[in-house]
Amino acid sequence: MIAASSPPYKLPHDFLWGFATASFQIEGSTQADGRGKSIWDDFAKQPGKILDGRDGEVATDSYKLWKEDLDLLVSYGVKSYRFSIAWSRIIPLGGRNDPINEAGIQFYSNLIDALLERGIIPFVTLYHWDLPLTLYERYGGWLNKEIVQDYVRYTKVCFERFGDRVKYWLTMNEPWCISVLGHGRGVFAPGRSSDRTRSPEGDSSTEPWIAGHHVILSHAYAVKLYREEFQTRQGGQIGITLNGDWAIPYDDSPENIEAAQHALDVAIGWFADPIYLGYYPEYMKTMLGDRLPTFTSEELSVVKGSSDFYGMNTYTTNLCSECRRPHLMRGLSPYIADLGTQAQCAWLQDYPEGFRDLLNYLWKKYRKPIYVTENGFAVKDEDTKPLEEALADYDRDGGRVDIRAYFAWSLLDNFEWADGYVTRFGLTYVDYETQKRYPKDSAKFVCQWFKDHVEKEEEPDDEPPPATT
Ligand code: GBH
Repeated sequence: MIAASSPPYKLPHDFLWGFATASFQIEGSTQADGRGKSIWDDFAKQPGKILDGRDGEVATDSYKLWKEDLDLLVSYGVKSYRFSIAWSRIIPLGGRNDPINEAGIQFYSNLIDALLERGIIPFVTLYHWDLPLTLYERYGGWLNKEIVQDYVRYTKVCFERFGDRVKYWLTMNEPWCISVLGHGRGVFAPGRSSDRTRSPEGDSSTEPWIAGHHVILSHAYAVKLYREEFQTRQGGQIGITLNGDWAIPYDDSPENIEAAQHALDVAIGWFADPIYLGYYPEYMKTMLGDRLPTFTSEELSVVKGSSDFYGMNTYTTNLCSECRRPHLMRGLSPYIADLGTQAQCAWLQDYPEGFRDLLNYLWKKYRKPIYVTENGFAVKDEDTKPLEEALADYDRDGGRVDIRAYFAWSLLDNFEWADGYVTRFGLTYVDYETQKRYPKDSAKFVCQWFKDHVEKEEEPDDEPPPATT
């Protein structure tokens, strides 16, 4: 654990900070160089799914403009960059026996090399929601256990081809969103839901839990493979990143305190409890009965302990009450929305104290070093004040909680999933007509904050280091 020190607390010199993105949100060029289709290509083209009716064909054009993005990162002086690999660029059809696409490998290989040449550490997400469409068509994607082997083979290719240079791996981004938004509410690809006005097929009473179960198993078996065949040699770390926002009871009544805990169990514990502690939360077992799949004892031994760190994505805080009980598919049910400044999207208000409380809760409960892999705020224009306040909390807790990374979401305004290009999370403004990038004040603020709060690396001695061969 990091020793406590009095403010202004300095984060250690090897603290990783930077910006995050995801392949489908920025790359565009969906037909280029042999890329296969993903479920998001298909979903975004269906009428009524995306707020502004637009899709990911161009996005921020980063498949072509990646060097400009690198220039931005360099100008910001970041330590690290979190990006994701599109599975369907690596294996266009996705499956364990399907061919590998060298052009796709080359794209990410070049990106990784170029980052390292610039002294920026690549922090790689293996799956940020863009499942190869073929796997959905073949067997239902995350709904079928077949996916475990296909996912593990895909990650194996990535470890083999990039693991010599990539030392930080995230298996999955936000399993809750994959499960609930994709297979319960149907607002994200593949858009499954019991609501027939929204989806031709789906069963929201069972599918989210099945999909989530297979996400956990896929994650766990990929980690097992990495640990057995790559980790010793390549010396990297691997883990998962979970979304989860802090929950505050509406008042001190026992029912409301319990409601807030249940909200955390559904949003976070669903995945974190099996992965870090080895079981599903009691509350979920009780609520779901036999709708919640179970692990065999062999599977459980693979799942338990399958993350080297806690990957934390967080954005907001919700007030919870018994009379607005956390819905199993909502996780967190905001009671009223007056906790902080309202963002451009309905679900987000800033509440920096919640960020801090969540850090402490996760550290106490799971005892793993925390990598904040996403935190951000959406505004129409230039101001990103709330982020400043969240960061201020690092100061207060840096000495108590073992935090090792912070990635602001996002490097650029980009394709904000069902919100299309309407909602802007970028610390860099993107003019979608010209694809020109304009740093916002918030980007400057974040960079300055970390420059002020991260210890400088020790100056090298006057004596030259011994020559190495
Ligand atoms: C992240 O998800 C994603 O990883 C990233 O790709 C995305 O661009 C970014 O956030 C900004 O949205 O429908 O009211 O019940 C954040 C987690 C969880 C936030 C679900 C929105 C919907 C709440 N998301 N939540 S609601």
